[in-house]
Amino acid sequence: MNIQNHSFLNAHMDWQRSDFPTNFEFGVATSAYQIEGSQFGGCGESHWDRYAAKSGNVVGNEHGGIACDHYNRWEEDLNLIQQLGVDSYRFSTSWARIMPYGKGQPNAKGLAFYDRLIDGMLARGISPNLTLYHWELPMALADKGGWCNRDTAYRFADFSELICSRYGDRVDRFATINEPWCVSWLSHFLGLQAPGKTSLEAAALSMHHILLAHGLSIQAMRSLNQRNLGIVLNFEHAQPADDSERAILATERHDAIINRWFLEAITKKQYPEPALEGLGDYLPESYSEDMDIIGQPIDWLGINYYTRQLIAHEDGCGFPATKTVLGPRPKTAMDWEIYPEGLGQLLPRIAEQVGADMPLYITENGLATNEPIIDGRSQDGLRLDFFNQHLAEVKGAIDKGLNIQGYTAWSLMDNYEWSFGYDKRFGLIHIDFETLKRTPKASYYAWQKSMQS
Ligand code: IFM
Repeated sequence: MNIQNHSFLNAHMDWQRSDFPTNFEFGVATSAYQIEGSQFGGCGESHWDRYAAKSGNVVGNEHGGIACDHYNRWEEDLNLIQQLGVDSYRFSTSWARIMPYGKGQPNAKGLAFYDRLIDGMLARGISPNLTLYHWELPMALADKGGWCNRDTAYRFADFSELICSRYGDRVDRFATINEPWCVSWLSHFLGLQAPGKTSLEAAALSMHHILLAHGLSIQAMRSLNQRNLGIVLNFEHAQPADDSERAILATERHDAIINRWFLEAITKKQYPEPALEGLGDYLPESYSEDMDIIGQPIDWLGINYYTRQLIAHEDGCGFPATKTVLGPRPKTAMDWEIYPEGLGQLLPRIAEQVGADMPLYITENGLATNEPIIDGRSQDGLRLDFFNQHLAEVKGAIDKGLNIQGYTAWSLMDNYEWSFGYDKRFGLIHIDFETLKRTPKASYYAWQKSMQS
């Protein structure tokens, strides 16, 4: 995979490593269920396996049973990361692989897999950046109510303790949860991800319990003297779709649910009023007693950014009475509007909330495209433009003095895009899901060049 062998590719980024501060960290990300293959290595059933098995939940009824077969091909994948030249790899541990029933006796094969993976990163000079929970809840816990059940938060703390004691000496940064808004609101109110619930009560309970799980996990890892603990939140740039008072209020509610709920719970130990208006009645009665646990100090904050949303008032439905309206800009294959300035506008707002000293990392940013492989090559110009535009915003924010310490591209390779199946390709590396052949795209080579200069 030597870059000289690919001089046919003129693709390049508008930036290079040396444009960023000396210790700025560049990385790539994936998650367990999306790449590993849940049918290998004694992995237990997760609520994603069960959700995907129900016809109609996922495009093409596709599932993560094999995914990218990373469980077996991890060495090839780590070699590709090493040759890419980035500093870190953000991956996640599958709870169901390690604890097939969500608690109790761990699966030795699962533990050994992550030993190999982490040691493999270290041997290649790649910094391991571990996310404990990226969405695949063991089915045994889902059967008992999943994130609507308070007990799941305590089981997650036990899982965190196990992972931290086993791998903590070799992992550089731990995140507790990836995108708690997706775990709760998207999956329990909008019903678009496992477990596919559509209830305000389920949303409120899961929005609180996922944060409790985060706080208990931080406590458990702190008690083991682990350093560099944080969480990864997803943000959208939300703007009213028109000038009406109703659209402005709808945007406030939307923004409170996605951009403020999790951040303010962690930083201010409170939930935002515009969201409490609709959710407060469904929270556990003594929820405020949990806020000290939820507001445990963290060492860094991860920010995932993909798009902006234009928000309008939706008549005839209950809280939050919002609907999204497609903006005018070009869209990705997910139909997400490409809006890099949204990241530039969110960053100072987040920094103000968490305080100037808090290290911020862009933990996910990227896009799905449908560009084909022709003659073994993929000229994915859209991806290059997307990275260029978003990294320009990150650079601008750093130049203004914000404490942004890293940028991680989503994703290392095409993978299982949840309810969208394998059709939405976010990777720097193309995967042929028939043969599982890996083919680096033009963006991979462009990143490689930028990492060398
Ligand atoms: O693929 C997902 C990832 O699992 C979480 N963040 C958003 C990505 C793109 O949808």
